[in-house]
Amino acid sequence: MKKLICPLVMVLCLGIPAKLFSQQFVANYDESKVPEYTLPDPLVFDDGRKVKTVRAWEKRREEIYKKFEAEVYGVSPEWEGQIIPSELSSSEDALGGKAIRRELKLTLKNGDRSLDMIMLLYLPKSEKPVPLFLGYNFGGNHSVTDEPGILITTSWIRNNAATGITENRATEEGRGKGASSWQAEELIKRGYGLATIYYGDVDPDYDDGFKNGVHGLYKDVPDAGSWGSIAGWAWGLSRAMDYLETLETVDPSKVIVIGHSRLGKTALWAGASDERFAMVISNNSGCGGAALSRRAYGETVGRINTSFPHWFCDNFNKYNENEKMLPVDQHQLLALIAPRPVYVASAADDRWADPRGEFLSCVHASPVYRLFKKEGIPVTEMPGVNSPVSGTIGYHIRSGGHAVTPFDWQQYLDFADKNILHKP
Ligand code: GTR
Repeated sequence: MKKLICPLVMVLCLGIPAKLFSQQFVANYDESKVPEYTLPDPLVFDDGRKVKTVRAWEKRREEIYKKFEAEVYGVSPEWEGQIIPSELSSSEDALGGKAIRRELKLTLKNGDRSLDMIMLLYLPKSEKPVPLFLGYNFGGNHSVTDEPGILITTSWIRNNAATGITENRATEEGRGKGASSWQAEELIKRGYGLATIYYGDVDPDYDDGFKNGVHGLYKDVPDAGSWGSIAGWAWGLSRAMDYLETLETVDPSKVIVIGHSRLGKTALWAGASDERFAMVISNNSGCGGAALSRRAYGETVGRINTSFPHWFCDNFNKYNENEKMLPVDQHQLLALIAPRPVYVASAADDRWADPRGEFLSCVHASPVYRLFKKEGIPVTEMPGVNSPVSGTIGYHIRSGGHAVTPFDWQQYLDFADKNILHKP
């Protein structure tokens, strides 16, 4: 959304060596070349005092959260607007008669500005309010299952030959193309609902100078600490939650936020920002998600900010190839979710996302969980491929590449059964 500060001004203001801007950010895949690093301790205040109680943690949490806001994701504005729902389509006999399906246009109205996001909702036929997974999709709601009734998104979408997208418009060809990443039938069978929104409704995924999507709902002039797209998408999940809370069919204390890749980063920030989310799942979220930035393995901070200048706040550029100066690291993002359950998943061939760095975040977030008398992650050595481990933090590294697969979903559903479904 924004390129507010030209590189020259950044060099002058932030003292970043000019050579960084001409340098190619080359990915390191060699463990022996991971720099030595010391992680900031989640349980030590900035002034050196140790956190020994949950009460003290609440204060320390605020300190950490503010740093993530100021230096990584950007500050999102308060929401004082209105959400106006209108039903676009419905079926009482979806997914072979097992589910109820609704498509809702949620109009977010902030004074004279507004934004529409379309939620696709599948609910099992149940007498009681159901637990539910909430997450954005990449391909439009019509890609989530092959049901013909679902509207094709009219929002801007990235061109993709495999799904017939040219000129940034989706077509019928994309219907059901993401179905295996969602496993809607399986979710319904196991008693969960699914709410999903095309992420481009909330903020189109390109750098447009901070004008469209959620940013356009506000008149404020952005600065280097204002929300980037990830914060915008996370904010949109909170608005979705506002709406879900109004439904009698959904149990708002059992809403699980999930996301893959850039949307896995988003799910983590949403879980940290909004404590109404009962559980968080990040699938292959990598740099700026679950992976430790200081390892600089695979995708680095400099690389991500170069490829995707609109995802984070402009202050994050200060740490391009300079991760050791970050006042936070990503294990603290997981710690912000404590004591709620969080699941981190890696894929063996997805080295770009640094599987080991994702695992180590779980290990280093665990002391905060233990403060709450929860287990955190039960191991300190990285488990083998396809061997999930879980306490209140769950982790697996699956064979294969960057994707959400039925294997991933099996783990998420088992973890949700253990931590959410059977929660009193
Ligand atoms: C990559 C990006 C990753 C990850 C991924 C995705 O190009 O470098 O950080 O987010 O995109 O979202 O698919």
